[in-house]
Amino acid sequence: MQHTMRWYGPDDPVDLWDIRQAGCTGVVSALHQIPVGEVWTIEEINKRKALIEAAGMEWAVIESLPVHEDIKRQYGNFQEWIEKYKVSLHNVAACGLKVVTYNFMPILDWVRTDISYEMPDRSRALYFEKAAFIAFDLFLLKRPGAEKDYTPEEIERGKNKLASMSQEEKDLLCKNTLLGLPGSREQFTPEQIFDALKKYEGIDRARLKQHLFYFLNEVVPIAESLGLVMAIHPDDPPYSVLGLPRIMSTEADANDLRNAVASPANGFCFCTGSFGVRPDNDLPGMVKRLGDYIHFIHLRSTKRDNEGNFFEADHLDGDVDMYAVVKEIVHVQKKRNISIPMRPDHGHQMLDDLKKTTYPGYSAIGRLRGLAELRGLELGIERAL
Ligand code: DNO
Repeated sequence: MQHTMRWYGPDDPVDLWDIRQAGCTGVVSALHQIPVGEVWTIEEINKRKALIEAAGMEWAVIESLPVHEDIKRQYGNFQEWIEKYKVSLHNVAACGLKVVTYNFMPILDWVRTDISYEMPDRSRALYFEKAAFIAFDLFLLKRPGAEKDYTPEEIERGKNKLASMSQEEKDLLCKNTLLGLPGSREQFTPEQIFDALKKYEGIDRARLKQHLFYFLNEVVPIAESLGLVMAIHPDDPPYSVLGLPRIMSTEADANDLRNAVASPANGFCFCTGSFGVRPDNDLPGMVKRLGDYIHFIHLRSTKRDNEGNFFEADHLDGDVDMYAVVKEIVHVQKKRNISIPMRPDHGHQMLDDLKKTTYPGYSAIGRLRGLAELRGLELGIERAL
């Protein structure tokens, strides 16, 4: 695998040289300063590229070239947003970039209820607590109609959770759950969420999938002709949240995407942390079967329980059989004769980073630990073959 780390750009407290010293040859980055949907200009792309290259690495993957909400719900001038997306694709290709990550999650990207969950070793992890999320949805956000998305037992657990919380804890829960898009330091307000949810009324899974496939039919042929590959990131967590449909959660979803546009450029960012939250996702099998279309890999593990909670475990712990996954990746790479870009996804906040403020999940040292372990695992598997 080509070893990379995500870099949020010049405002990232993690320095490019930290990433280089972690053993990376590539960087994963995006132009977060450009509003979602607007064109990425050649000038801005080249500026970012030059910064990365000045630290002796290459801009290996774009994560993400985000998709405007109007494209997801086919609303208003969505066709114009698609045209802008195509211009951005032309521009990134002109600058020599190759892999474009995106996702099709409505409104929110990843969702957690706690971004500083203390582990037994006192490092801090990202955590999704189902009862806290239900308490937030039903009693703090007060989303109209939310009760119908939960069983009576779940509602009871949400109530109990709420009763156990101080005002401070409630405020923090709202803050964590309504975190804005990755790379932004902004929060959603409840009003913005209600407004956005209204716009998704009537859009179910089938309809959202149609919108995704429409978008892909427009952009994948262009990506292919430009020598780019598109890599969809799965839903995180891989199921509906806030009553919104989510459509890239399982192998069946992945196959539907493949069947919608037959092109090698129509592929995946295979994120083990996201897919791995569902026990019914067979991760090594998915790597094997989808392998020809995996253009980027996020390696991370979660530990779930039977109440629907999960926390982000150390990379080699948790429920993901990382040995089996990496072994399949090694096979896919051999077969395709390539090295697929990989990044250790997230990491615990630990050691000196406990005193720093970084983007949630993206402190340096925890990711460095993850990368070191994963590289060792990969080397061992390769040598043993
Ligand atoms: C979380 C990330 C995601 C990912 C986007 C890709 O840490 O893996 O936010 O970047 O979903 O579009």
